[in-house]
Amino acid sequence: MVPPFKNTSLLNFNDETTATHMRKALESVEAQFGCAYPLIIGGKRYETGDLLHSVNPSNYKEVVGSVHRADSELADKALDEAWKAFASWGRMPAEQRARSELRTLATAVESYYIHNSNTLPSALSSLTSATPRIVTTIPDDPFRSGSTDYSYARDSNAVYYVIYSYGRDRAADITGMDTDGTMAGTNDDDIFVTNGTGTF
Ligand SMILES: [Ca+2]
Repeated sequence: MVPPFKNTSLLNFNDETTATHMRKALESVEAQFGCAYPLIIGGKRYETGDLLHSVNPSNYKEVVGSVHRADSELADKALDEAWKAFASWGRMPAEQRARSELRTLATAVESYYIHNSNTLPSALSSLTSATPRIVTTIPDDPFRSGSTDYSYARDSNAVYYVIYSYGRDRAADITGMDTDGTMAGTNDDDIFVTNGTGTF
């Protein structure tokens, strides 16, 4: 079940309460450094004991976490489970699928921002060529013909972004992102995710 769509809220880190929450969140994450994580295949957890370590890119001695490496048998099992899931994913209404994929892309864009000196990507394709690489491919907008990626715009200060699908009318109603976090264009049927106000 996909949760209802909600815009990412704006945060001001000059606000001491917000800054304290962020520092506490960072401390909470740091306390989990070094943990080992199982493989999850078809909802079941597997521990092979063959660990792959993920290190802090600015301090290779710091292990952020470790994951259990799959063997060929588990890789086959993952493929089998993926094919089973593909049947229900294919039946998911296009709007619901778009909302789910847009949320994933928003997380990828925010990850890029953190890893690239607080700069938003100039295009979604930057996510596939970034170091570290954030995603391998950009999913297609189900409301556009052929293999056409979801659309993306950032404001001229590179602070606000919007990622959107053309929606049922298969036409772009969102045309860009303004520097105050509002979107340019008209509020019609486009499906979107943004770190701005979500208004026009
Ligand atoms: Ca539209």
